[in-house]
Amino acid sequence: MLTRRDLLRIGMVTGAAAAGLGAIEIIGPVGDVSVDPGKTVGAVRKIPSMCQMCTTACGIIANVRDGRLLTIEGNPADPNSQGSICAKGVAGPSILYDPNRLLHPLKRVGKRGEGRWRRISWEEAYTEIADRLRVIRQSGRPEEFAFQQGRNRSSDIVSRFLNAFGTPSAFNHRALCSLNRRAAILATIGDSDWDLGDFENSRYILNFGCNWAEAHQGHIPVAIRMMRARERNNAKIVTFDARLSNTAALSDEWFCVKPGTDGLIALAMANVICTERLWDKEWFDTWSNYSAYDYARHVRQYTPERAEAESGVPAESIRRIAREFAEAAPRCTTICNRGSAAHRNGFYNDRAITVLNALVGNMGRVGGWCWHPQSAWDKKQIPEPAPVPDKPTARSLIAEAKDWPLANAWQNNKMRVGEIVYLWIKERRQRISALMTYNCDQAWSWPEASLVREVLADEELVPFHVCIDVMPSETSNLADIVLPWTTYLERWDIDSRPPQGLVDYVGLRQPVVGPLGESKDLREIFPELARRIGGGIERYFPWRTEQEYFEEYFRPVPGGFAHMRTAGVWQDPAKTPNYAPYERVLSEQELRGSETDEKTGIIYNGTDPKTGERQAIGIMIGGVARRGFSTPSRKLEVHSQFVADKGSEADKTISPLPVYEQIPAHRGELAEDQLIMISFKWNVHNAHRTMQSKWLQEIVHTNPAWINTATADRLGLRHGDWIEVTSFRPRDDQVPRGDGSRFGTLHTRVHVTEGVHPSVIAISHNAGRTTGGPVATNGRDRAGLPGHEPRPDRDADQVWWAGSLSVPQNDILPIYPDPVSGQQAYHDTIVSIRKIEDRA
Ligand SMILES: Nc1nc2c(c(=O)[nH]1)N[C@H]1C(S)=C(S)[C@@H](COP(=O)(O)OP(=O)(O)OC[C@H]3O[C@@H](n4cnc5c(=O)[nH]c(N)nc54)[C@H](O)[C@@H]3O)O[C@H]1N2
Ligand SMILES: Nc1nc2c(c(=O)[nH]1)N[C@H]1C(S)=C(S)[C@@H](COP(=O)(O)OP(=O)(O)OC[C@H]3O[C@@H](n4cnc5c(=O)[nH]c(N)nc54)[C@H](O)[C@@H]3O)O[C@H]1N2
Ligand code: SF4
Ligand SMILES: [Mo]
Repeated sequence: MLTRRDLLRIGMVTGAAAAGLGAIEIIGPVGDVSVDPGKTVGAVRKIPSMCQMCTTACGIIANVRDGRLLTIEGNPADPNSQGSICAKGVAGPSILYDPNRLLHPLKRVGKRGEGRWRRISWEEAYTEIADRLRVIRQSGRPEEFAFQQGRNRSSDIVSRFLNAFGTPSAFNHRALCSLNRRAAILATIGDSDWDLGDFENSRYILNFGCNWAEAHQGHIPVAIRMMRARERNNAKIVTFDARLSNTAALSDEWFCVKPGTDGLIALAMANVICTERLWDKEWFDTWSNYSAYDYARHVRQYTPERAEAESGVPAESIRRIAREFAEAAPRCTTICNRGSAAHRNGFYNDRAITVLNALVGNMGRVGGWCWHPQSAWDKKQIPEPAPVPDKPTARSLIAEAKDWPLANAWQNNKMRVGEIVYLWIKERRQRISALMTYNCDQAWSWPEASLVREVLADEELVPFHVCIDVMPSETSNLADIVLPWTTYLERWDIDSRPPQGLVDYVGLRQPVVGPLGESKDLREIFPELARRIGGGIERYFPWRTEQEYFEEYFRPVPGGFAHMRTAGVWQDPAKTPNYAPYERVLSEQELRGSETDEKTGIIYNGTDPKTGERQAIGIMIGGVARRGFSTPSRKLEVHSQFVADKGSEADKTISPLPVYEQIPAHRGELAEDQLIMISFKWNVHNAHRTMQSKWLQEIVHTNPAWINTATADRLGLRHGDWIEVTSFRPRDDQVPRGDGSRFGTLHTRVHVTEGVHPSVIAISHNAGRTTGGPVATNGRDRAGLPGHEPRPDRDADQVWWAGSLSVPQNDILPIYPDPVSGQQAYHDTIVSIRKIEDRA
């Protein structure tokens, strides 16, 4: 056993671990170490890789001695994270060596969900799965094989297998996550679905509901730049959040908003900027497809007083901040995330916020609101080797759900509507013969998790369920076969994230130790299944090993795979930051053979290979042929006819302009006992995947309900009292089952604080697990690993927080898709609360 004292002695412990995250016990079988070191320091090999404790994929260096991972630190060569990592990143060893990991294939015995398992060999697992899948494929209905993924960072291998198999039934989690934000950005600028504020060079940052100091898909890369902006540019950060997040606490000003009103605040600011002529009228009139005067007329209805009445933010503050924001332009930007977007009106909220930037002319400017066309690495420069040429021709009614017109509106960016998948399976809209679950704990992390569990338990609705996971989950409990998956510290990937420095880069995730037990990655599982299913699928898996595949993949990088293995990342030194890409003057070569539409100024050349239509390549601006935006008008679309038309096709009204639509159930006064329930994430947790970590659970292991002091006084509640929270379905005729009926109930305790809006109850998403061993469940699940002997000696007794409150919020969150996009509205549910017991 290696204790923290040992780690300190060898001098490899980082700040967070030294700060008392607890000792790790390194247990269990340790496989062969088959990686070449980047460097060796004494007996410690320093192996670069990429973190995956959250979706930010920071560059890491693993310190490994004698085949054992000791500690993890940041990789300074990573252009995004630049050597920093967060507490979750540091806690990697506690996941790798978690005694509750799944290390062998398991097959259920008894009824599904009963919890009785038999250990099987990989051979047996492969044979059974391949036999099932072969029959489905041979039946001519490949769509009956559905694949459910979550925060997948291995999309190349997943798409390869699904495309080769021919199934379109790829279910994902985007609608639960970031759909609205992406749709709003795509509708407005076309070039990207992700904004990358140039924070480092900014002087004023307006944050609408993003918790970048604790979460956000760019967490560390964003946070380090925000702090630099403050130090170097004296930047001011203003945060709107319904709750005092740690980001709000780090900001210069925090405004506590009523949920779902960010769009109105942004529109009211636009009104002030227009009325007071603080805009960059020339930019707006040149580069957007709407005139500044027309936009001024449109936003006139959104007065700061109206915004104050609905959001609670004082009108005078809205005026002042609008002026300050415009004053700092172009070195000012916004940032937003699920706080503004994960609402029933989130598409419009994020449209309003994006256009606020256009109004002050900061788009693509140094210190302004920027983006990069590559949200990962440059796929033209580093293409996937020999991809499957064709997409499946079979159709999936669920994956292509038509009721939400913006979900699949963008050809190359299909987002899908995840939260309705299990409801639609229950309603038998699409027949599923086999389901494979991967990197997703939908039975716990999705709304109406109880419905997901009900469907997964039903052998008629889901006749065969294979779950691939690193540790037991609510979802794996409902599988027929569980395949033990390697952690991110034992697997290979090509990966990178939207580049915060505006220059794309590429990274390698590589095993820092050999796989524990019999765990395997998809990159080994899929080729093996393909060979056994046969029928031609196998020809898409010609590589003998994962290394061979990545050797080919990284060939375009100078130094190739060998460079990647020792450096971890590569960035092309010839590339420059993607500032104002729309201004780029088209070259003579690009213009050769082109034609220009007289009326619109749009320049066309050639035809789009996919649609067969004329291909727009730019736009004439002031007599110069420039690249413009990748929207239908080649301008920034304040007015999006595209989204309006998508709405009409589906018999829905979508406003072409950013508007504010109040959330129906939030209209008027709520009843005395009613509140709006919101959700949030903690810095040390990443949903399921960190709840198994002893180091992280020691820091945060509970989730009481935050309630404002005034609200508590009104309802006679004191800190620590027990309450019953009852949720209601939305009363909303545009939402499935939107009848306002009572939905679910849970019992929890209150955390009374000034740091939350008086009409809100806030519950975090890091608790309420029922499986995964004592660490993940606060001692509730003492049985340990399915199919293995219980190990009470190992860690049950070390869970000093056993019995702490831990409630599953998703069991009372109704499915609530934004009617235009399908984004799950996580922060809009009306609940009533009732005191049931005084604090003990
Ligand atoms: N630590 C950690 N980091 C993560 C993740 C994680 O699970 N844990 N997950 C990753 C993923 S997948 C995602 S999608 C991102 C999410 O990153 P974020 O969106 O930044 O984080 P969330 O906690 O989901 O929500 C942000 C904030 O919205 C606030 N909020 C709720 N309603 C409103 C509202 O109406 N208006 C405003 N202004 N604020 C509101 C909440 O109080 C919360 O503080 O984080 C990524 N990084
Ligand atoms: N109430 C509420 N619900 C939410 C949210 C919220 O804010 N509030 N956020 C939503 C959002 S934004 C998202 S993206 C979804 C995410 O929900 P999920 O997609 O379910 O995400 P994860 O919990 O990250 O876990 C997915 C699986 O990844 C496995 N996993 C894969 N690789 C590793 C590894 O290397 N190590 C570890 N430890 N685990 C691994 C875990 O075992 C787990 O089963 O949840 C959504 N649900
Ligand atoms: S921000 Fe995410 S990817 Fe980066 S170190 Fe933390 S957990 Fe790992
Ligand atoms: Mo997410």
